[in-house]
Amino acid sequence: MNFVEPQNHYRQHGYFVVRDYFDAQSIDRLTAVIKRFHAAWLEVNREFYQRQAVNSAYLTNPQLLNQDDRLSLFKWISSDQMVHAIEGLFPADMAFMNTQLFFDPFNANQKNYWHRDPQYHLSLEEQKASLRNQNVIHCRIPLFDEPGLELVPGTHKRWDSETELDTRLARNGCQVSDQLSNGVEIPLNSGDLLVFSANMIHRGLYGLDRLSLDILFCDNDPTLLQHCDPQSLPDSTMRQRLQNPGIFVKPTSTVEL
Ligand SMILES: O=C(O)CCC(=O)C(=O)O
Repeated sequence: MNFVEPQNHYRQHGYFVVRDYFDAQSIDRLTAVIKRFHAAWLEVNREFYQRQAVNSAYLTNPQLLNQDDRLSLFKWISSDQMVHAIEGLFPADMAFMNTQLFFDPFNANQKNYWHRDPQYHLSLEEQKASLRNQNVIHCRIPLFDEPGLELVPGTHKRWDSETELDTRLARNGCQVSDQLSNGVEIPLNSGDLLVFSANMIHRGLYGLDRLSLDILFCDNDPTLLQHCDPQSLPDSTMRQRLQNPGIFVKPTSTVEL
């Protein structure tokens, strides 16, 4: 598939969708692995899940999945099909950053929340700067049909309006779940791929007992890779079985893989 048009859409709006990008058999195989992870995660995180969780992370770490399942995930993450879809969006080398699994909240009344991903570890000034010089990209793979995400197009490149900032920071009488008039809902089906910028203003849409794997990629930049857990990377034996092992870059402070 040629990604020139989708990637141009991303550059302008901050996201693109490819419908039916993955075949049903591959999704079924992936779903089996993810369900094993999710069941194991729920065992150890039941209280957190019942309190507020809408996602887990670090699926490729060795704690909850066996080596065969980890290898399946590494193959998926570093496949030509995945890498080809997004590598043109990075000015230089891309790297694997993390995985997250999104599901519905235990409490059906729990509301979703507008945010930019970096707002939880960067100041407002740093967030502004990150719009210019940091690329973190989510690849969302819904395992089942789901309501998807709501995105504010263009916010990967521009700063918030007053209303947007008040909303995602829940200030001046606004709530993080308030409607934003310029949000665009992107419903997703199993087999689709949604690529979107972590920098843009977005929120999840809950429902349909969703289970969605997000693979995060970033610039090969030590500042961003400090968020990559070295345990989430494949070892040298596994790397030999991957199509693009070079995307797994160890954070600079860790030992040789
Ligand atoms: O799906 C969700 O609940 C939120 C998704 C999200 O915030 C993200 O992928 O960064």
